[in-house]
Amino acid sequence: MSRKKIALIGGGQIGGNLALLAAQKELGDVVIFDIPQSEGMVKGKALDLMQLRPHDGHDSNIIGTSNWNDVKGTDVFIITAGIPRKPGMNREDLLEINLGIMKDVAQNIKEQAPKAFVIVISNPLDAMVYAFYKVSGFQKNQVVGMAGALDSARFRTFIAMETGYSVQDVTCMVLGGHGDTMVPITRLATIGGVPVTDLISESRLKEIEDRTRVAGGEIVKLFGNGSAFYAPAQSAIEMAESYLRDKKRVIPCASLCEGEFGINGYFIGVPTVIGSKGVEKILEFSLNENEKSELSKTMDAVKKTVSETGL
Ligand code: A3D
Repeated sequence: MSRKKIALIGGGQIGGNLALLAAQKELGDVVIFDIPQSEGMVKGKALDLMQLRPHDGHDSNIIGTSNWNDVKGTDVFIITAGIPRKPGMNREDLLEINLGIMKDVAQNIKEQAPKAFVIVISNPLDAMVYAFYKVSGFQKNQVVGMAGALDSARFRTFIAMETGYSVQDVTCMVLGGHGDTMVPITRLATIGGVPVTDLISESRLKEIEDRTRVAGGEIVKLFGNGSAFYAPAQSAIEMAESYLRDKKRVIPCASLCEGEFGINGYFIGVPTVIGSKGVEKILEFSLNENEKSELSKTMDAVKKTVSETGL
């Protein structure tokens, strides 16, 4: 059986970490693709990562390129191409530049690997994954956005920090759009199966939810230039691994809803089963009145950004 091929479109901060994690998990051979002006940078990253392998003992081949032919036959694409946020910018401020890039990327991926599974990370996420889907004409199971995996990891982290208990035993999900209107489903969050609502006061939980909603911005402010990259990379790798190893993990992802949760025709964060067929299923469950109203608000925000793409 030949090795799988993972192509990272955009070899910046997240792209470099994706390459490291994909190689360390032995998901397959890795291609880091970037624009011609950054070809030296991605070739250098690839070579540096190749020289890490003797210590790690894995055999993935890693190359850097700006030639689309090199991604031919790719199994999984992870797209970070675009620009990240600077302090004071919201994700929507990136729309115009990143939309142009996404259209170009979608056309090229369609030519080189029309059967691939595609994970979009570029912001504004909900609009970028929609744009990729529309421009590529890919099936809905082939396209997914990474956001909920990261937002949920942030929520889990803050709950673990609050209690001092292992983050491994914290389960929870954040649904909706990847913006300040995202919806942490605190009612279903548990630590080792014990509801967090029995362990943390309502007022503290509210503060943790609020911090989760702006957790990306908190890091943008600290960096002063650019946005988070370690946790976003790991979140996307979990999704890629579930596809490549047919793990059927249930991960909050921006998936195309066609009636689920009353949403039609939009990519939005919902519990998604990822296996060898890509997006295999969206798991629906009953929301309470408050969650329904929050989901409807986040849906309005997603619709607004998507409408700005003109697609
Ligand atoms: P950065 O380090 O700037 O890397 C982006 C890379 O994309 C650069 O190397 C560019 O040269 C490259 N690029 C630009 N145009 C093209 C093109 N046409 N084809 C190929 N590559 C191109 O940014 P980053 O890695 O920190 O972030 C990448 C994107 O992810 C940004 O849009 C961020 O806002 C977004 N992001 C999303 C999340 C989510 O949770 C959804 C989290 C963090 C960052």
